[in-house]
Amino acid sequence: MDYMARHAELRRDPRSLLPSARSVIAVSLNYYQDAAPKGGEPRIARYALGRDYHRVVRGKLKKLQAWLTSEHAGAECRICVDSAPLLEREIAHRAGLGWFGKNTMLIDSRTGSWFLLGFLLTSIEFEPSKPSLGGCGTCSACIDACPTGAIVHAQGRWQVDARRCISYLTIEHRGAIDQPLMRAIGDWTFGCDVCQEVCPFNQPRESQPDRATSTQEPDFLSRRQWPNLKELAQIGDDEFKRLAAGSPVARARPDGIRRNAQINLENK
Ligand code: B12
Ligand code: SF4
Ligand code: SF4
Repeated sequence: MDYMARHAELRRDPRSLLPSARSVIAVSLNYYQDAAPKGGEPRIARYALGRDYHRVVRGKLKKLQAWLTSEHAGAECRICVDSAPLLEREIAHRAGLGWFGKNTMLIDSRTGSWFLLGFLLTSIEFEPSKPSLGGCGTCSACIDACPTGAIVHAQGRWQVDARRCISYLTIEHRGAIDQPLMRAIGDWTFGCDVCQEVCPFNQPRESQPDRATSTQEPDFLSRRQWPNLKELAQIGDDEFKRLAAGSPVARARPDGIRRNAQINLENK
């Protein structure tokens, strides 16, 4: 993730991405779905079960951009979904979409944290929203449940040590993984949802029926049939690329997915 350091300066000001920007519109999209893998199947984080969210969210923001520019002649816009250097969670927090949990996820007290973010920078000036208010209180469920101890308190706030996070290890990390971390990865083949699964703000209650409701976005629903772990541990490069086309799972690359499936088999 060297790109994070390279773009640190740009990230500070959205006007480095759109010089005429006066407002940032932040949106969130629920991706929650039941995701228990059947015996022998790979375990894939919920956000990656359907079509690549960058494309899904971008598609929706394009419609918003078309409408905005038809209403405001001459308005300039730029869509950003993860790909551009932008402090996404900071902006979404200021826009009222959620507050920072100890697991570093943005959490909405009413709906929880199973949402992805997208942004539309625009030269149109809007009345700013109010930042989201909330907090974890004395809860430490995610810290206790994280299989690798990746949620740490440093520099005065809770952070995820990406080097220990299963999401980083199974998606971004290239090459071998240290033995103790390999064991802790358990059955996660791509990404990890543990620190959200245990979060009380993701548990529906009678008074909070909007938490962990299934996504209404058909593109997010799991449709792909993945090979079982034994097959995945030996999958050919071309076969993986064909299967993973248009899915976030493509990011792990064939080497990565073979390594992850092998780890899952050894952890059984
Ligand atoms: C790098 C990255 C990762 C890394 C590191 C994550 C981390 N927590 O540090 C890895 C690969 C581990 C990862 C994993 C996941 N990620 Co990720 N990731 C990113 C990415 C691309 C950049 C985040 C980043 O490091 N930014 C740079 C730093 C400087 O910014 P920051 O972390 O937001 O922190 C700044 C401010 O927000 C603020 N801040 C941070 N914490 C706090 C706390 C308080 C109290 C306050 C006041 C301020 C504050 O101060 C910081 C410094 O300025 C973002 C998209 C993006 N472009 O932002 C997605 C993003 C954060 N990821 C996302 C998701 C969904 C995930 C996973 C759930 C995927 C999965 N299931 O495997 C996991 C969750 C793991 C976890 N608990 O965080 C979503 C989160 C949505 C949400 N509801 O919060 C994002 C926003 C993508 C998106 N467009 O929706 N991710
Ligand atoms: S995604 Fe998994 S490994 Fe990463 S911080 Fe959350 S629980 Fe820990
Ligand atoms: S599990 Fe508890 S400590 Fe972790 S983010 Fe949720 S409320 Fe906060």
